[in-house]
Amino acid sequence: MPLPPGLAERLQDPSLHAKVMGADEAAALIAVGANVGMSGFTGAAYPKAVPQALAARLAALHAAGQTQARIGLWTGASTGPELDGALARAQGIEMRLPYQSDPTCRQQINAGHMLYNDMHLSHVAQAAWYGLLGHLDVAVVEVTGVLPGGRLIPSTSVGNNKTWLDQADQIILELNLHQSLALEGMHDIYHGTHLPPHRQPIALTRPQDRIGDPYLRFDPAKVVAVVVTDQPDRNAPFDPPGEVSARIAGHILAFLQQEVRLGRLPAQLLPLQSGVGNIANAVLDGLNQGPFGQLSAYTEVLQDGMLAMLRSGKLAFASATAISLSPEADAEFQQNIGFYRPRIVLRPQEISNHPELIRRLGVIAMNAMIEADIYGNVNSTHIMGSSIMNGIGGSGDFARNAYLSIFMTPSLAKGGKISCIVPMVSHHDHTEHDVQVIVTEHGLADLRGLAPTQRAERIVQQCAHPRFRPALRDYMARARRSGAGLHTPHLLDEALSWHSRYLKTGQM
Ligand code: 0RQ
Repeated sequence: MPLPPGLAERLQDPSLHAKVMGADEAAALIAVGANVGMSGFTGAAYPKAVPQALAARLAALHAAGQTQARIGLWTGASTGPELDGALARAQGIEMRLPYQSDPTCRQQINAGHMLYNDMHLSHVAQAAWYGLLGHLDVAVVEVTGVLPGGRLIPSTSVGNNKTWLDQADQIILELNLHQSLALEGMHDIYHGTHLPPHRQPIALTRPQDRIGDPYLRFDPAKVVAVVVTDQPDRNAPFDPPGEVSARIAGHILAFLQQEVRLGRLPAQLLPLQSGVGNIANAVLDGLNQGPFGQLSAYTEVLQDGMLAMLRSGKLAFASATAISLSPEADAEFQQNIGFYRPRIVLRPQEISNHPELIRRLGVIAMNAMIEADIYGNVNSTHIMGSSIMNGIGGSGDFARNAYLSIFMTPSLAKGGKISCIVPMVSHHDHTEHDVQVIVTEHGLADLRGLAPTQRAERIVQQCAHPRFRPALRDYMARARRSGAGLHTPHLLDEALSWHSRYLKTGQM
């Protein structure tokens, strides 16, 4: 069968021409119960056709009474509605890992219908190599092009694709014609030894260093299907920075300026890591207006704010694993890809989030959180201790190993009914040992060098909303008087009832 026009340029391995087929046919090759490793990281470069076809097939099986018709779904991080959303709506996911942010997945996980293994993103490849996650049956990976000699031009994210392609018995490629061929050369795939005791130091000392080659490698004999698509990534628009985000950004900027003045940071700072979401984007916006230049980023997701900083020249270079942009920023990126290509490198997530590299580079990590407690413990993932929001993502990889680990949140949530500063977090993701700075719109608490009780004074004074300060101070005073240990004084009943009060009365 002749290839559709233009496809030969994208699919340069003639042995794969006979494998071109529709999404339904390809999805039929995935067995019920299989573990499937799919591409995709924060809405970038996830497969868009096969998951929907698979979801339709699983939904039909459910309708026919096969209620256990599910797969194990492994990705890089969050994907898009055509993947997580479609499969979740079909009740088709048995186990999801390592990070999701889809509303239907969230609902099913919290209802007990879907299992979720919320792992550090840098741990996933290693766990897969050791077989800790089970056997990987199929890889479904979006690519920009297929070259001769078992090489793939990756798409807008790399994520865990290298591991999925290496480990899976069978490979399904989604060749997305929408992704620009000009992406070729933007990736750096590290193929070094990856398991102990054979690991070698990773020779990366600057974000711009290249330690691999621009292509993913694969065994063409494992390919069972090539599905051609032509669809953009999921591109969520950002809110313009609101007042709260702008104030948080202002506190961080003033703090970084102070650190430069005190000689604890160089004038061009240290490589930046920025989490996703509106607050993170507002901080980047602030940095773009601010006094710093020649900045660099060693991060996992490149979103609008960093693109704007590259454009303005404030940011000289960015290393990430995914480019996740709003529709407007994506249009600008596509138009000027020649400008961006030498300034961006996309790596596998075990390298973008690698503890050795984060520690060596001295990254400044800035992540959003759900709540922090008065002693500096941070909850990034759970609402009221038991319901998942999204997942830990890369925040733990960065927080634990960064030179500076900053967590930020508005001081209040849910229309002002909830304080994001609490006596004891209802779930721990980042312990007091991994958190150095907490920021809300009210101020910034630098916790470095402080004992727990000193941290508590500072966090309540600087970060808590004034309306909640008296209650938090009252808690601290009573905990100190209670006869409990005075290192980290707590009233366990009270600490827990702080949250349960909201559940009972709708007010903390
Ligand atoms: O829920 O929309 O239902 O009202 O949490 O909160 O304020 O919109 O903030 O979108 O920046 O998300 C931590 C979840 C913040 C995110 C988190 C409710 C709030 C709202 C979202 P509603 P906002 P954001 C790099 C690093 C973990 C992964 C990570 C996240 C919803 O940043 O998932 O950092 N981080 N990765 O109402 C009850 C509180 C609350 C609360 C917020 N105290 N109590 N509800 N909410 N605070 C990226 C990757 O790793 C891929």
